[in-house]
Amino acid sequence: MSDSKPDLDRYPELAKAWDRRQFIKSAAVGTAFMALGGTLVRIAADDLTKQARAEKRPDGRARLPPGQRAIEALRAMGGDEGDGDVRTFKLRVHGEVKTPFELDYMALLKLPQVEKVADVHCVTGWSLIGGLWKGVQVALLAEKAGLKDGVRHVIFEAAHGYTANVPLKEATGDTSLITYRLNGKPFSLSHGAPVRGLIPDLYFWKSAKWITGVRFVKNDRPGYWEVRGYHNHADPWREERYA
Ligand SMILES: Nc1nc2c(c(=O)[nH]1)N[C@H]1C(S)=C(S)[C@@H](COP(=O)(O)O)O[C@H]1N2
Ligand SMILES: [Mo]
Repeated sequence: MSDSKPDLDRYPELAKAWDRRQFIKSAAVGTAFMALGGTLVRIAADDLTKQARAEKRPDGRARLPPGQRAIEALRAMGGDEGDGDVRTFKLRVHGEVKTPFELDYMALLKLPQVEKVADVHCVTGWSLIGGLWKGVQVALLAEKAGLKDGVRHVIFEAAHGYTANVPLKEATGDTSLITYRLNGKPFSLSHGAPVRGLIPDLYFWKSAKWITGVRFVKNDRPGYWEVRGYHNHADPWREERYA
């Protein structure tokens, strides 16, 4: 590891990360270290992969799913971008619900907020370990809307017709969020600005960037990638990559 200590006055969020035992638990480590120099980042990524392979999640599963490698920061994976503007942002919460509603950005911020440490796993083989994601739980939206009997799936809708289908149970899990901050920073346009979905325990294509809607449905509807050969469920620990 590089011995050039980061300026902890300027980057106080790195103080914990500098303690190597805290490395993997620190949300700020990946992107922040990247800003401090290339060498440290490369070593850190190998380190993160080793450590994540050795760790267990609270649910007993390995922290790093099979066939995955930890990287130091989210990689932009493309997609048909929305306008990225908080002023035009609208989230429709609809479908088989008693009280459909729409949130603009301010209304989203007025709901109870959570911050969750969560790992994400891209089907192409990279994982971002220990990100700190801020936003609103999908479960809270479900509760506010009031689900009708028989709702079993959630369709995350995004700009230009992108969709991702997720079983209700996983969509309303503790770390399933409508999120607008990673490690304290807003998303760039390529990562889904201003707001994206986050379903960390399924492959990352289930986390819709440029999100526009959350639709609760009774019957499953395979989404954008699911109709293009990717697995309908997408559990990284079962390597549900392709159909
Ligand atoms: N709206 C939308 N969301 C999307 C996608 C997309 O093409 N459009 N791609 C998915 C895929 S395949 C991945 S791996 C992640 C990538 O997110 P990132 O670019 O922030 O890493 O976003 C997912 N969300
Ligand atoms: Mo992807």
